[in-house]
Amino acid sequence: MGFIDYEVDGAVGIITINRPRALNALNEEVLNDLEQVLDAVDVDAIRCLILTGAGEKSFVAGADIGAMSTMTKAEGTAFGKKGNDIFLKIEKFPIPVIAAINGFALGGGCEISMSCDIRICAENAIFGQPEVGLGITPGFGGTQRLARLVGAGMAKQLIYTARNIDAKEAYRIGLVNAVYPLEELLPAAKKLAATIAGNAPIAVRACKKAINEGLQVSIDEGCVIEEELFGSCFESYDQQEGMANFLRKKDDPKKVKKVAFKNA
Ligand code: CO8
Repeated sequence: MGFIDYEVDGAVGIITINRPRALNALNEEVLNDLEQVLDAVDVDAIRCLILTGAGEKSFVAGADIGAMSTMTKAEGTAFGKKGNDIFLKIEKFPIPVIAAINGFALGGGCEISMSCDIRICAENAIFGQPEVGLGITPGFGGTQRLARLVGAGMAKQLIYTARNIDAKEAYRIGLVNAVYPLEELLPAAKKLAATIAGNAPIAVRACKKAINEGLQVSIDEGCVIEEELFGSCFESYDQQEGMANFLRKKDDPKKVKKVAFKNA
């Protein structure tokens, strides 16, 4: 696919935004390619995705400023909707998505990382929402997700000042879960993805849905969502075998083995 590489490593899919000459900036074509690759992921076989950027300098340096510079109000709104629709697709993707942030994550780059379930980054990562310095607002979910992730006060400060922060500060405010030397980032992302992929896929998917949907409603409604998803795991092979394995281990510790979950 033109601007997007997709590679499969066992049950893990690795999506790489590949437009390094523009520091992987997102234009219409990159977004179209990304959507097509997402639509083509075999979610029966793949249990976790990693999203990263090509090169050693940038994850995604934002939406393409050249392409946006001449947009009308209507075109700006449509472009914002396009980005939001695709980032919502990532957020609601049935399997977890890990952002492996290997450099600049500015504007739309920070925003796409925030639509992923988990963010880890390299020591050279730089985060920021520079939009107000360009005369626009964040438009791919930044005003919504940053506040939900790091709190309204910190999000407002970052967005109003358009100030970039480094990996250490991103870690300190909870924007990323871990920071690695650049060469260790992808191996760490793969290890994390493989750990997730080794767990019961039906349950992992249900957890993602419960957490995402629960965050949008009251605690009472959230608990109902959880009860239903919890119940939906029962009578599956994975639930029965996962629990039977535990009981076998209790009878005879030598029977300890990792369950080969079937997504069934
Ligand atoms: N758009 C287009 N091209 C870009 C972008 C970008 N966001 N970022 C970098 N590039 C290009 C540069 O133009 C340059 O191209 P060329 O070699 O042809 O001149 C190439 O990438 C390399 O960049 P630099 O030479 O600038 O590299 P530096 O190491 O000197 O600087 C920076 C790296 C600091 C990342 C710098 O490139 C920069 O500041 N980039 C812009 C970052 C930015 O402001 N991003 C936010 C954009 S706005 C946004 O994302 C809004 C999202 C919501 C959209 C809603 C639509 C309505």
